[in-house]
Amino acid sequence: MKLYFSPASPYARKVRVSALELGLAERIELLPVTLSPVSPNAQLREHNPLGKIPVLLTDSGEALYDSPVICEYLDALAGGGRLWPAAGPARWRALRRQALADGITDAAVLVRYEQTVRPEALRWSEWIEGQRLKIRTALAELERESLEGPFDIGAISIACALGYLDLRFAEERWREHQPRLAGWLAALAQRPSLASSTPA
Ligand code: GSF
Repeated sequence: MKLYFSPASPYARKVRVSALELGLAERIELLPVTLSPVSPNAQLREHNPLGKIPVLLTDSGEALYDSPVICEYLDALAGGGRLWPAAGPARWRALRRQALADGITDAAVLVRYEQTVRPEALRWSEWIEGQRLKIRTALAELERESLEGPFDIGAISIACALGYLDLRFAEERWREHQPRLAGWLAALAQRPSLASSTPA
């Protein structure tokens, strides 16, 4: 299998962490790509018309995207039900947490594009503030939840979202308002899948 990724991509990190947790990492060749909405990558677009990473090319040559689909595919390849609870409340909780965490990442990536890609004269502070509000509200929800339990796709997504905030928005100091969440992440930090995929 081949994975189009970038080392800083929080969505690709979900896939890399999942592959490591499932013992599949050695079967995946990593193909780095650089792109943004205004500097697309033509080769990648042949595999994903949306022009986004991550994209997984399976051994049969099929292209899979986006990160939830790739992660579920890897889980199925490893026998199923390992990172994606098969049924019942645990499944819906994990999937909702993935949606919440990916939503944090979506908002953070949009702010990042706004601040680094969009010409300064065209930036819109109310729009940025709207994205920041989503991040703050979602973090507050995660602080209220008990995140104890298996390291499933919900937990992986949350860890990758928080890792992206640390990488790009360290000055926001999310830990000051979310001490319980900070403790949860700290307890996971030495997990090899997370430690080896931390973006520099
Ligand atoms: C989001 C992928 C994405 O936006 C997923 O895989 O879960 N829902 C998708 N990836 C970014 C790079 S990054 O921030 O990880 C991307 O490919 N952006 C290029 C673009 O044209 O938006």
